[in-house]
Amino acid sequence: MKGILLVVCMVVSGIAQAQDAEKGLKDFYKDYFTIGVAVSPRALKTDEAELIKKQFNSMTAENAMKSQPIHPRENEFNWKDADSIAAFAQRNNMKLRGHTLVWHNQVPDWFFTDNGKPVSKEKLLERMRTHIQTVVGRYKGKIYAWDVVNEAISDKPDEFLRKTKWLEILGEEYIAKAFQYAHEADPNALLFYNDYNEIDPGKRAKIIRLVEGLRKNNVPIHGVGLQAHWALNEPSREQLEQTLSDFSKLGLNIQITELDISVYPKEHSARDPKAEDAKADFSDEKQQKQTAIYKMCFELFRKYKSSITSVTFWNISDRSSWLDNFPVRGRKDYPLLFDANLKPKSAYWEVVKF
Ligand code: HXH
Repeated sequence: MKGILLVVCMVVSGIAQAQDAEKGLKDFYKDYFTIGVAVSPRALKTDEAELIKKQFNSMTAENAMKSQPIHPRENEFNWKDADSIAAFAQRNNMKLRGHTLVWHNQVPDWFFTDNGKPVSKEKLLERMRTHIQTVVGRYKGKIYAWDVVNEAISDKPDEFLRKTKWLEILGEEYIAKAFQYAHEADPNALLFYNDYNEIDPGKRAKIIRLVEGLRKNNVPIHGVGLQAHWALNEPSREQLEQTLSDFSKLGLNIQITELDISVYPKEHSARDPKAEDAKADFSDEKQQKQTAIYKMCFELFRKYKSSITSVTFWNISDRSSWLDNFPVRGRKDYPLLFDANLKPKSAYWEVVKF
């Protein structure tokens, strides 16, 4: 009798395992939130495409929709890369997030100059409006959510908004204007404010102050994007719980927009490589710590499923990540759920075990 029971158990768990191998992240999380991935158009032509289709039901262009690549000169739009990503998403029934319309990085200089002189406020506002209308308009009905403004909050404790050309020339209302223009271009798109270091209480308070101010003035904003570029030493469970709890009180969508867990302790500025950066292996110890952080993060994401509507990873697999060059150029990182051979890592199995 015992022997038969054991065999039945083994068969049942064998079937369960085989079924789990068929499933992707998006299937495990179908009752929770969409699971997204940031991509380059190149990756979609490699074996990573199959992994994307199996595991994810949402995509973001890592770079292709930023103003520098998509709008390199005033009268020139470069749609090729962005279009190929949008077409892949459509072909495969995946959602598409737009990233990003107004940001101080990866923005071409022409926005801010006019015949070699600083551009006027009126002209810059007009350029911002044209940019937003044209890009949002092109993907109307294809992109369901936009990161309208990225990283506008300062990291300095005594400063509210980051000192950027946008702020300097347009004043504080550039943020509200960006949301209004995006809303006019696609009234059905969900509009997000996106930023990083949201687990820091001071930065978080400023993000919340910004979003509450926009809401009070009836600015069309529908959610907050938490980038979630984390590491082996952060966030703690307490920090993340407090963060999700604070943002959920806004009553808006929360989306985790750029998740990765670096296997190096967090550093907050770029620096040159040191000798010890050369031995950049993915040790068992790093793997275990990373697995524990991923497990904890997804436990809390599931707990806040009534607020969180999407979780997007910033890149596909450890084959390549922006963290291979940030904050240290050429230091290999291993921040994602799939290894360089596209096999699920131990963190993956913890994320889907619930
Ligand atoms: C994100 N910024 C962007 O949203 C995304 O578009 C990009 O592809 C990758 C990451 C994260 C980030 C924010 C600030 C930052 C570095 C990365 O700040 C520093 C910049 C230089 C030096 C030190 C910090």
